[in-house]
Amino acid sequence: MSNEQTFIAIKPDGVQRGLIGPIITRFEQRGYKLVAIKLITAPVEHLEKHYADLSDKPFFKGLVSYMASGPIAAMVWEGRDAVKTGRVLLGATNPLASAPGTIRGDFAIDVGRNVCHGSDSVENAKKEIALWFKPEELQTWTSAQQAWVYE
Ligand code: YYY
Ligand code: MG
Repeated sequence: MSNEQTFIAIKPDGVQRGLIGPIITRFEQRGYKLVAIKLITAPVEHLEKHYADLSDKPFFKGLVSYMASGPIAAMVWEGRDAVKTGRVLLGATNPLASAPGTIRGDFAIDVGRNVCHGSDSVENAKKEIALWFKPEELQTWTSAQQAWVYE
């Protein structure tokens, strides 16, 4: 489906390290369309909801405080297979296991500082987009590139 949407976030370390531009560029260059973006310092309670599935993990508290430590660039990207391909662009959760050429494989070392988030299923993407954005914050627009990216 060419209008599949995924939630991608540049975490506080990615923002601090000047990686907003390079990460956005990878999604743009692949052909995906940006439909929402904002810089937000998320409250702890918001991040606890975002990572609710991981609440019993030993790293949960540290993960939430790191994510709350500064601004996050929250985005929605749209296009064919955006969820699965978004994860491929990000690389493996542990950057040391991420292939070179992926975002984590090129820009990160520690799993607890892996610079970016991407939804792991279409269902979770819908939940995450609804958690981070109001419906009116998503743009409906036709990219001039569309006819050259899709046949
Ligand atoms: O979806 P993804 O971000 O690739 O991994 P998750 O299993 O959802 O974990 C979320 C987040 O938690 C991960 O990006 C880094 C952190 N984390 C960690 O600090 N230590 C681990 N052993 C596993 C995950
Ligand atoms: Mg995840």
